[in-house]
Amino acid sequence: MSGEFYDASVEKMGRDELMALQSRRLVSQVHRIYENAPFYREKWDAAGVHPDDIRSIEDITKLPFVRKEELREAQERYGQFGRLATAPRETWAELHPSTGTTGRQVGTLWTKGDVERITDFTARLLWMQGVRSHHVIQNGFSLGLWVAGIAVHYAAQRLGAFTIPIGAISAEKQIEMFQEWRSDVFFATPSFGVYIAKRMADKGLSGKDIPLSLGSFGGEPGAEVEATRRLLEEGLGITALDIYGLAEIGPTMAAECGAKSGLHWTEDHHYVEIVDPTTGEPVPEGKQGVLVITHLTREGTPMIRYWTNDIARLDTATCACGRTHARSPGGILGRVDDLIIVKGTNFYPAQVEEVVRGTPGLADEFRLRIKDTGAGFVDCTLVVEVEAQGEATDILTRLRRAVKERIGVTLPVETVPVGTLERTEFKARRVIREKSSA
Ligand code: DLL
Repeated sequence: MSGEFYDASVEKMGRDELMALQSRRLVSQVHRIYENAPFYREKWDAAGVHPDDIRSIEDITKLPFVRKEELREAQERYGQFGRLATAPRETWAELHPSTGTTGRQVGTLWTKGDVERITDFTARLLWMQGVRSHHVIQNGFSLGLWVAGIAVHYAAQRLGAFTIPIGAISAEKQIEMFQEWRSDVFFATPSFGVYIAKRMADKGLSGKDIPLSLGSFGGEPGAEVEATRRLLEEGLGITALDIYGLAEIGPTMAAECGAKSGLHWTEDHHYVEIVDPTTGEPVPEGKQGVLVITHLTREGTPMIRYWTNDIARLDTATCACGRTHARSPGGILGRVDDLIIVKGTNFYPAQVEEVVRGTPGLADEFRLRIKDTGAGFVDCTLVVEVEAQGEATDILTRLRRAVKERIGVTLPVETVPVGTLERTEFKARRVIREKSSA
């Protein structure tokens, strides 16, 4: 932990050496799991694959995917971790259920060893982003069962920084704490960051009035949506970087470095694949597809080929920062469930976010209201708030043109008074799906 690198021997490891490490870890992981977790044993037996068939990381494609619905079903049927936990009870340390809004929450187990490794690789990511021991860290990620808040807390402690585990409480309190405690680094969802910047502007405060220099934003797309990044950087007077995770995998297993060249993976702990959403076959490097992640070192509830439903690309070229682990340029582009198809044109909400936040005169929030019109067709209306007085017609004309240029389709636009669309301390829900009245 010195200079630019937290652990140069891992972060700059040659790709051949990295693959050899991944192979060793995968082979031992699949044997351990097969012996201890009936969930996997039955699943792999049914697929006709045995741990002895896995000799290197390239053999991973022989194993079937794991989807969230299967985890939910197994946990509903068998309780607790659904015969997936592979570690003895005395090693258990923490329970972290997922944040699903429907159905049973999926429980994830971290053993004491997992907590140690999660702390270590998250500290490595934070160090990469520029966090140091002399910083004051204001952690505005929700704390408690949600995975990101606690992982960032542990990592900040590991780096020896003074930490304010404030959680996702009100924007007013966050601003007050920035000023009183001279916070240097802030963690939050991008939606919350943008909202705080707006509240500051309403109070006549700018980035110059608070000491923050760095913000790490995750939990949803935003930090790598350039118009949103601008709002965060200009509004809070910071460098804004992306951080990614999900409950079943790692709390926080990929992040952007100062070169802003995409999410850097922690490939010594997580094997990352990008596959075709329909066939499940690997796509060529650089092409977008579904992100599939395998735990190489997780003991508690290990995921082998977990189908995240998130869409990303992969680039294995060494980053300008010198790190060799693969990156996902542009971050997470969207979720399979959030893909919108209008008149044969596909787009994700983050692309609309870029346009709305890049159109002067509009407030930062928007919604996409989607109505099913039958036979697989949908109507999609863009709902925005116009801030500038008296120029609404011009602004909306510019908006329509920019939407058409960016996503290739014209969307009907509706306006609502400024402040109508709810702002959040957590993750924004910008897609509203309405049932057809027909
Ligand atoms: O959101 C954990 C997390 C939050 C990690 C913040 C790091 C920072 P879940 O609640 O399980 O976990 O939600 C996971 O959120 O599959 C993505 O769709 C989305 N997501 C999380 N981070 C990003 C990001 C946490 N940086 C789901 N960019 C994931 C885009 C993100 N989407």
